[in-house]
Amino acid sequence: MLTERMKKWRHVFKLDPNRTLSEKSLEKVCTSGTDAVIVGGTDGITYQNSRDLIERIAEYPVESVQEISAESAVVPGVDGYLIPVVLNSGSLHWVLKAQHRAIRKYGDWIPWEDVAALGYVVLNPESKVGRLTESRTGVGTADLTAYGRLAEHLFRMPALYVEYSGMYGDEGMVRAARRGLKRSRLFYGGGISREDQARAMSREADTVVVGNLVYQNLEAALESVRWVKETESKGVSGDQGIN
Ligand code: 1GP
Repeated sequence: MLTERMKKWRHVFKLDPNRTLSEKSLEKVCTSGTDAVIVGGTDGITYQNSRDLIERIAEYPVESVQEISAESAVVPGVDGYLIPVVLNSGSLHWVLKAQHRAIRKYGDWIPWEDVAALGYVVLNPESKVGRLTESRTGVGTADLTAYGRLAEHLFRMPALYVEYSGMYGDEGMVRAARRGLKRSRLFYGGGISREDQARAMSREADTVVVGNLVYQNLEAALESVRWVKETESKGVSGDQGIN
């Protein structure tokens, strides 16, 4: 089951089908020791470019999963599918309408054991994903704790994803999200480009996602695997909180 496998993810790369990556670079990413490669992005995502990238990754012994941002781009036969649910979106579309529409269309064929919902809280208002989903980014720490509890206890989501896509985030917000979680995993993604940042977020989160850095500074991106894996997470802290 994907939700079980995700429990072992400490470091993951997110690759964008709409960006170019040489074969040599892709090989380095896939053999870096990362726990999984997520294929997904916000714009210019098509069936063709998603399939091309997924087929290239399939040459390597790394788990690859597709994050579905457009139902038309779903590629059959991937190891798993991540379904984003944007908890702080200003539009119902990104909370349940898009998902409902896709399930209505493809429901009979969905391999549910390889599907996992990710409860996103998008916190960078300038990011493409923040603008597209009209995310309400002006939230505070109490909101993050509440989103954690909402995701875990009401929606039973396997993971909450604190998303700062394109900018390094506020560690206090990630810590606040942690306070709301007992069992669900805490993902962090956004702006990791240096060792201190990778280590700091690795302490707060269970799973650290590195995206842009692959395209900006591949060597640093590869190093991030070690930075994250060497760092001990405070772990699932529960409502008592470890601060
Ligand atoms: C994006 O959270 C991921 O969805 C990673 O963010 O691209 O800023 O590393 P970056």
